[in-house]
Amino acid sequence: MESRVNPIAGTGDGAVAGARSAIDNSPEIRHDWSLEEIQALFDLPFNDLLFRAASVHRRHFDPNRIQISRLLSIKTGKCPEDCKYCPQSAHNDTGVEREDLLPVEAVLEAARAARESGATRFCMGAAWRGPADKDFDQGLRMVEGVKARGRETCASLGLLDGDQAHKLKDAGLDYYNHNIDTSPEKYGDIISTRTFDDRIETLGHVRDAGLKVCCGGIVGMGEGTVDRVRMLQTLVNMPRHPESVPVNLLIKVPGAPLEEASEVDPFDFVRVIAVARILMPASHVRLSAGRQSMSDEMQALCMFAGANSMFCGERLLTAGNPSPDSDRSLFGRLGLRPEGM
Ligand code: SAM
Ligand code: DTB
Ligand code: SF4
Repeated sequence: MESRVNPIAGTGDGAVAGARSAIDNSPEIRHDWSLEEIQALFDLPFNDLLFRAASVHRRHFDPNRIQISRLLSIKTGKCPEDCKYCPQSAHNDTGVEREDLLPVEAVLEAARAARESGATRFCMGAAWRGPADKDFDQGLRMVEGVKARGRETCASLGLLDGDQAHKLKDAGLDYYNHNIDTSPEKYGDIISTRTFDDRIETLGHVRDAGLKVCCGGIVGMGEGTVDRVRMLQTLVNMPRHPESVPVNLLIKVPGAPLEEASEVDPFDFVRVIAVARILMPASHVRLSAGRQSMSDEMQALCMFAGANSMFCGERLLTAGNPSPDSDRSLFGRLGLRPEGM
């Protein structure tokens, strides 16, 4: 398909946009959003909400640039946690086989390939409640190795204590991913082996260690708008906004309890992206899991509404993702350019 890239559109420089965001002290960045204010955004007519979100997006970022991350599952399956959405929980009969923690060399090779495919950030995910001592040192060596090769690093290893967060920082970790997944009120319906407050405590350790925070949630687990409001309110009213906000559309995995969750109206999903963008103007909002079940048009609407980050590559952790060819074609048709290229 022919590319419609216009070289003079936008600011044309993602690095400048990134730097602008990093020092942003705009009055749009607030930490005191009330439930009613956020609900009022969801209640706006769709076109008004999108216009507002796209306007905020343009004040803080080049709207034609997208940040690309690549995921690798460094330890797969048989996780002791009982997250009802997850293909990797030992409580869910999803057919995902257990794989041991990968050797450091295999991870470094995957990081090299990821950079060649255009990803600037390499995210390592593990099916753990949290890292055990015997695995943690190996995880630190992965972070050191990926960082030494000039990649931005992200890890998603479950619950951490303060000491572990500091060690990850010292090893060169840039971002820690730790999602709150849903509202505090709904959390107990989705996971019983840990609490919402456990997640918040780890996020505090991550911040205190000086790591950047990647924190978001999942849409499509049967939640109401009020849960979406409360989830976003929790994120925006943190002492600092997460630098990266993944918005996942539930991947309905056969054998997971949420396999039969009802479909989300695509416009409602776009609304969540738009409200996240308005609330956290300088953060990267990631159109995260679930893109394989979205049309190109829905993805384009998400990006118009302020999504400016994605996972690329055929696989997420265990689930599928659009092929690199289809993403390349989509970026060309939309005139989107990856950050750092
Ligand atoms: N075990 C670690 C943890 O839970 O933090 C890290 C890996 S876990 C797979 C990371 C995130 O993936 C979860 O918090 C959830 O938001 C997302 N996720 C897992 N399964 C999903 C699914 N079926 N659909 C959408 N997102 C999913
Ligand atoms: C996030 O918010 N989504 C990613 C990442 N953080 C670690 C994980 C998505 C997992 C989707 C299901 C799977 O691939 O197993
Ligand atoms: Fe384990 Fe993370 Fe999956 Fe929950 S989301 S079952 S903690 S891998």
